[in-house]
Amino acid sequence: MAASSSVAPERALALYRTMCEIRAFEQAAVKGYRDGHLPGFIHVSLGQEACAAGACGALVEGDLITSTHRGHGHCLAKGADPGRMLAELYARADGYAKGRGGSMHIADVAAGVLGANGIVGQSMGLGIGAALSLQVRGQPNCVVAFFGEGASGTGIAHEAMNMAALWNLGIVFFCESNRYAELSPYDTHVSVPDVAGRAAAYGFTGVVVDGEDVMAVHAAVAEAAARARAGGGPSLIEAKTYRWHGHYEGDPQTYKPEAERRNDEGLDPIARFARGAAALGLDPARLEGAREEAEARIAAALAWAGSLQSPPAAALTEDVYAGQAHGAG
Ligand SMILES: Cc1ncc(C[n+]2csc(CCOP(=O)(O)OP(=O)(O)O)c2C)c(N)n1
Ligand SMILES: [Mg+2]
Repeated sequence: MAASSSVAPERALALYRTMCEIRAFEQAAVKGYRDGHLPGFIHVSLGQEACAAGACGALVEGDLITSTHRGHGHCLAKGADPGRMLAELYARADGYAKGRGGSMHIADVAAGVLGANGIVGQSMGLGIGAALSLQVRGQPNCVVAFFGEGASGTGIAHEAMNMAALWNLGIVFFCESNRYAELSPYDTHVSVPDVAGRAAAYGFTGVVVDGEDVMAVHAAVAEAAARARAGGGPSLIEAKTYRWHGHYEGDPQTYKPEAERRNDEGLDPIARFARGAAALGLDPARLEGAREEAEARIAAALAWAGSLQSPPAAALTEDVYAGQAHGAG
């Protein structure tokens, strides 16, 4: 945790609290899904909390993010409201997309969350568009575009990185390298050991960071984001992490080795932080307090979302067709 020494204890504690919120949120979502209360599909990022918390914790007012199909953590860490997110997951009218979009369509522009996205790789294309907008308006902010190592093989990933370099856009491409793309292990679909190495092909910096260490993620993104805001152009950060659950909730994960399914490596960014907390000036009581606050916030959000009624079936097609009001058919 050498990178952490310059961070104030309060800031480190905030990163820990965010990780605990993401954990509690996704555990609640998984339970709701398994109990049959939560319609639609969910992809959770349990085990990857340090990526979202560390990256978004390094951002400032006016910075923007684009996210993926596995975006609960990103949205929460950037400031989306957990109640409205859960309402969306539960298909309630108070959800971010009036309950019509579900887990993969959460956006909160006021918080700088330009949207989760079910189309793999599009977070990078949308991210450079947002970065170009900041540049044209002369706004000294940056964009973090989250994506997975699976997305790194899509055409749009390479187009986006090329264009970001050509136009010197203020963007941080943040790869959550979680060992799998759907059911495919990293080695079967990425031709190089590190996605970060691909930045060299476009002439900008690419670094690998320990994605289990929230302080290391925070330090790497703080540096890249500062460069982006100052007109220094794009960067690529690859955070090596591990997806505890399946690709989608309910995935039997038979493609994972048994030892990995049991998590014999003991990968857990929250426990990892707790082990190093004393060196950050934090005692166990403060961690416990932060965890309790996080869990209470999510419990309150869940209680609120759970108390809402489903919209009437007759409202199903409202807001779906733009031409509806004109009776265009
Ligand atoms: C353009 C496109 N191709 C394929 C899919 C199907 N798909 C959904 S998630 C996924 C794998 C993504 O892997 P990765 O980028 O590593 O993200 P992770 O799921 O590991 O977070 C695929 C192929 C899709 N949604 N969009
Ligand atoms: Mg992946």
